[in-house]
Amino acid sequence: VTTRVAVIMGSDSDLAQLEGCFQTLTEFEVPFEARVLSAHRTPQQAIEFAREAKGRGIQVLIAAAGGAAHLAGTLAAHSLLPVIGIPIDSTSFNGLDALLSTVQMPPGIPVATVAVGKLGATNAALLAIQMMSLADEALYARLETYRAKLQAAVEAKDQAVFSKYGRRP
Ligand code: RP5
Repeated sequence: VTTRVAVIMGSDSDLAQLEGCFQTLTEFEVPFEARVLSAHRTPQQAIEFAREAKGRGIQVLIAAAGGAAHLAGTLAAHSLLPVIGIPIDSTSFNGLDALLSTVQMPPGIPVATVAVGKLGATNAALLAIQMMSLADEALYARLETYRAKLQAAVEAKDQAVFSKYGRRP
């Protein structure tokens, strides 16, 4: 099975915030691989991965890093694949440092940056799936089902809250 999405993290300490990403890719039956590659600590390996990714059939790169988060930008500099950046909350700045480091890319080298931490991890997977669904009807159909379920879940919560607290007075 060809890997379609690579989820690259700067450290294994980022793993806890990435569960939603793995879960979502698994739910949508997207073959993915997870790697620890650091823009600062293993720069050669990170660059090599980015350069070889397209040739391996990978379609989207997801990069998660905290602090001075240069991983997504580094991968984007060395590949024409779309790169989605997940800023990780791993310092006393609660991810704001990683958010700014990831999102503020210079014109020419984009990184699609999602929200900090767990919220962003799930959305990074969904955004990758949305990109791939443009040329994959089965994935598009799964997205439609996902959205319908999401809507039904919120409607059920609305009903539950309304039936418990009702209209007052
Ligand atoms: C970043 O530094 C990693 O993405 C991680 O969020 C942070 C700390 O890494 P460790 O010191 O826990 O390996 O590069």
